[in-house]
Amino acid sequence: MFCVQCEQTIRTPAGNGCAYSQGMCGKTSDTSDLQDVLIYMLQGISWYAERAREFGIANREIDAFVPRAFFATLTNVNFDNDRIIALIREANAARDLLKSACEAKGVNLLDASPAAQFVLAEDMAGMLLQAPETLPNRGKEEVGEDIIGLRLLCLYGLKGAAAYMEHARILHQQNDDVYAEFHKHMAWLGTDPADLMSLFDCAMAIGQMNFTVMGMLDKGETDAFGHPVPTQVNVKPVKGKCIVVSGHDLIDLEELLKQTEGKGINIYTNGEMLPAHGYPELKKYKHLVGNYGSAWQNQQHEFAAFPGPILMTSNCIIDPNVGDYADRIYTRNIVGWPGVQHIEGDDFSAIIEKALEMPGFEYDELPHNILTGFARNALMSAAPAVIDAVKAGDIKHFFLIGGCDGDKAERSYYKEFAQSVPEDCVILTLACGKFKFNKLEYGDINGIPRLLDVGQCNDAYSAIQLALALAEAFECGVNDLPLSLILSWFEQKAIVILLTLLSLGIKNIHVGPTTPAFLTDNLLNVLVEKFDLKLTTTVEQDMGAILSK
Ligand code: SF4
Ligand code: SF3
Repeated sequence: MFCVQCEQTIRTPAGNGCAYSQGMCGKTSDTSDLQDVLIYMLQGISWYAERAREFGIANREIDAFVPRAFFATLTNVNFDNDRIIALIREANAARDLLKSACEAKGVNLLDASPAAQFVLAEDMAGMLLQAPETLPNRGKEEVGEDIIGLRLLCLYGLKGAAAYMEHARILHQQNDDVYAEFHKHMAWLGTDPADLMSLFDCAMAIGQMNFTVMGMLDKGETDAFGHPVPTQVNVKPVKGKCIVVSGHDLIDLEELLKQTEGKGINIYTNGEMLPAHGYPELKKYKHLVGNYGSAWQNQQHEFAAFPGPILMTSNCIIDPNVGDYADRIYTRNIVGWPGVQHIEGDDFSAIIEKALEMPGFEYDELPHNILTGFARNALMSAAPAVIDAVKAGDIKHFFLIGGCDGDKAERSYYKEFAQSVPEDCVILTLACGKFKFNKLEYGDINGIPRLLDVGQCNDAYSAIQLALALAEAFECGVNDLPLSLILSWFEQKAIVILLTLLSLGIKNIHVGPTTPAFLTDNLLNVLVEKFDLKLTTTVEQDMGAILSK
């Protein structure tokens, strides 16, 4: 086992990475090894897919399969060995199919990458024996830590992009050019590249590609559910039967809302599902009553205390046996936990029956509302007032405090940072890191709320659009705006968003709470020199440096 992809990875003086029998997230070495075999198989498929495209062969099902299966290996997504093995077998069949299609066209396959030529063992025991040759840090002794670090930056960035491709796909957004580019990067990473500059260029290209993917996802969400509008959301329980929906996939929430209508069940959002309340086609359901709990790391006590079943549509799931709710949590899409019920297709009757059996909340609590819904359109319609307020000197600075949450004590930085933002400044926020500070009072400036919830992590797309619009209005570059980005990372979606921002030339980003453990000091120095990337220090020091400019 070797996994170093998330912020909570094990760090020791002898080397970083979860490398024993179990990772910090609960992923066992078997699951981790099987996931490595799966990724290697996917790199092999992409090699054939790229070559086949040169001869006019593209297979939409396989194009969609590769990012979906890659998503299964993202942090806190799928811990179920049986499902991973099924994906490996599906990958093997897909790779054979593309290989045969290439052969039929007379394509030269003699230079096929090791990943393309890998011969898969028949059973799990055999696959586990093969895992060492598929480890993500394979060949470290020959190429050194900097090359491995850059390969991992590309691999983990591409994994984040793959997750967004899958979120977009289920909203009917697919793009052949994106698939072609995705396969190109995936295939190339399967050749174990060792050229520093080419790897760096690949990381930037993945960031650029992800900007397109986030645009596709934005289109998928707004086409299906309308543009979010500013919306008050109650974060306190309401009396009655209940289901809580977590993760990122709004389409699952919509389907559940349809199937629970008139059944006397209240639906709550959790974590990254909070921004759903702003979408017209979702907020129209009266039984979407509010938001429950906070970010993923608090699941084990928050879900344990929830008097109804739980639907996990995507990351982040953590061990439901700890809070003793494994018998009432249901997974969707690519999410998996061994022994947990998985809902395929559009029949949500099992979770609905469970909700009807359970007691639900016994009484109403005093409501407490928070605001969400400041995605692209709402931000753009507020832009003229915002521009006037900046010109009048009423708004001095914007802070985008966004990214993932997690349970490390250092993450209190983000709450303290939000609290110390001066009163003549506006805070934009997105992703699950907002739960550290989104229930505090911030007031407004000339009627413009001082805390604007832009949405999920992928709604970084909306924040970028606003930054571009402001730069145009003030006739300057994005880097010259009175705007600072304070990002928190935890998993690979955050990695790819950082690559997107860097690839767009955005500088001076503050990232924390710790540096990715797969980046060496040399690589960090390059990022610092090239992009003025800043690692978070203390709130006083960082705030002082930003405001003194
Ligand atoms: Fe460790 Fe994170 Fe990998 Fe889990 S996902 S094994 S915690 S690095
Ligand atoms: Fe959170 Fe898992 Fe990253 Fe979409 S839900 S941001 S950590």
